Amino acid sequence: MAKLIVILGDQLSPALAALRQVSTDDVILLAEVGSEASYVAHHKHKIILIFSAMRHFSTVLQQQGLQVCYLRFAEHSGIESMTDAVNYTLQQYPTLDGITVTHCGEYRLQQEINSWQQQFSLPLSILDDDRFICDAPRFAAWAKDKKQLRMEYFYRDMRRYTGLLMQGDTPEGGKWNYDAENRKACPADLEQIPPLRFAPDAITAEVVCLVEQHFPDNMGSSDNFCYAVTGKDARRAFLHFVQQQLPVFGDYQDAMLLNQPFIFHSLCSMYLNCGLLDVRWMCNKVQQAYQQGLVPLNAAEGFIRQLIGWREYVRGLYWLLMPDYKQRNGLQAKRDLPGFYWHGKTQMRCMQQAVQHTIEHAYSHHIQRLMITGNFALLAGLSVKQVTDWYLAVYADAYEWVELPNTLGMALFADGGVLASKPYAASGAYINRMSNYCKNCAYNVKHTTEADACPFNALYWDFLNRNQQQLAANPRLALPFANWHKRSDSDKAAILAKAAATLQQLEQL
Ligand code: FAD
Ligand code: DLZ
Ligand code: SF4
Repeated sequence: MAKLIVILGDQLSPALAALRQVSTDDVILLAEVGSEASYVAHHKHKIILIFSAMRHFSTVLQQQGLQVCYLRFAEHSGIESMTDAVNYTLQQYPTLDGITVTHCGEYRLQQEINSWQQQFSLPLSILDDDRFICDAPRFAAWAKDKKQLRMEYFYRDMRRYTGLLMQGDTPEGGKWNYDAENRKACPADLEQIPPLRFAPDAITAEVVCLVEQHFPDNMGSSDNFCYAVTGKDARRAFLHFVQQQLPVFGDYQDAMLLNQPFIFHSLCSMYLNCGLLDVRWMCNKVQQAYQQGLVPLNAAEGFIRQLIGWREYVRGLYWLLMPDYKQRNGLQAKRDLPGFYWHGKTQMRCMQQAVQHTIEHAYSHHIQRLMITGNFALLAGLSVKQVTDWYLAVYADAYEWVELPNTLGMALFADGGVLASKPYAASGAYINRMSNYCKNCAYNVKHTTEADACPFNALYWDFLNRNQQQLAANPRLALPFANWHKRSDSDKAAILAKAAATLQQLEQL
């Protein structure tokens, strides 16, 4: 029996479940297809990363003596989707009598894959994607009968399950979570160590031309693409992070600095999510660095929590709650996304920086995504659909399983509090505390109603005021609501009028 093994663009892992079953008679399909490359207007760097990594991965498989059918973008007329690519390959290799695929990351494409058995009248084997530590049954068992699905408790279970940073049954250092130590602002003169850059090789250069030809208007410029496109280079990039940045990752995890897109973050999500890095290998490297005394506990724990906590948790929620989850819009947010999300031209320094970094690198770090672009979208009531599509398009690490819960749930509170116990809403004061943006901004962060007032301030109070019905009973918002109610009627009226004027002129900010 020879089978067709389908490998998707985010399944580029040598130990992938489907590849563990490969024999030399099988045909492995990798296909660059229009439907995947354009279901949102992906950033150019994202397409370059995925296509180049797919081509490099295919070369390695061929060097191992495996049969690969690699379909390059736009080289075969009539191949627009993964289904078309499977159809074409089955015609080229008529003796294949089964299809094997590893479970897909996105609900949308998994639905398409589910139809293959009937469509091609062949047995279809869908294997669990065990690159993730927590599988769907395990997550469902954890979630069952729980009133609230809080990440922190899931994370503790994952620590016990993996044994990472554990001393028997107790967490290393006696505490599960060292986040309280991880909220420092970063001094502007602290030396920043840049992430490793990789000059494009001939394969990447070819993909760059392809992207310029077929996706000229997508966000970004192909000229400055410098990410790793092989597992070997991605591992080098990660080990550089462990040595150079991880020791202070915890301290400055939430900090933002003018013209510093990366601070001490790893940039590893784009590699991990397409399969170039392995989460267990990464966690072991971080644990070893801690055990060797090279990084402090708050950094090691903070980093491992992102991987075995947040990352596994959002994936679990996605598969537990899709497809309904995508339809949620708990705060009825409908306003159009302003143009500066795409071009970055705004006088708000914080937004300008977050969007500029996004345009240049298909990257911005978590606090920029959550507390700048996400917070603004939440406060201004921007359309959940438009905002989630934007996040899915513009980041090199974006796939719906991870993007949707983070955007719809964490940033926009549109799931009514499934993911977050309160909205991550903040005025300019938070941004001023965690960055040096406000010192370099046309707006005054201390003002709320004046002509030069920071737009986040009036919008923050307006957000609380207009969502009182849904949010006032939340105990974690008791203090902000008390502060709002303490204000005089005339103060409140002036703030709401300022917010209304701001919302009417979003494009002019
Ligand atoms: P680091 O700060 O170095 O963190 C280490 C790793 O932990 C990351 O690489 C990532 O794999 C993992 N991680 C950290 N936080 C999260 C989280 N909240 N959810 C899942 N994994 C996490 N992450 C994506 O991978 N893809 C997305 O499309 C994505 N969209 C987001 C949208 C919004 C609105 C928000 C608030 C967050 C989003 N995140 C997303 C989570 C997080 O912002 C990114 O994982 C992180 O910024 C990637 O940069 P890094 O690799 O330098 O991360
Ligand atoms: C994101 C992406 C892009 C841009 N292009 C392709 C492609 O041409 N072929 C492919 O197999 N995968 C691609 N991907 C990744 C898929 O969209 C991804 O596998 C699904 O969204 C599931 O997570
Ligand atoms: Fe952003 Fe307001 Fe600070 Fe300007 S003043 S950077 S708009 S928070």
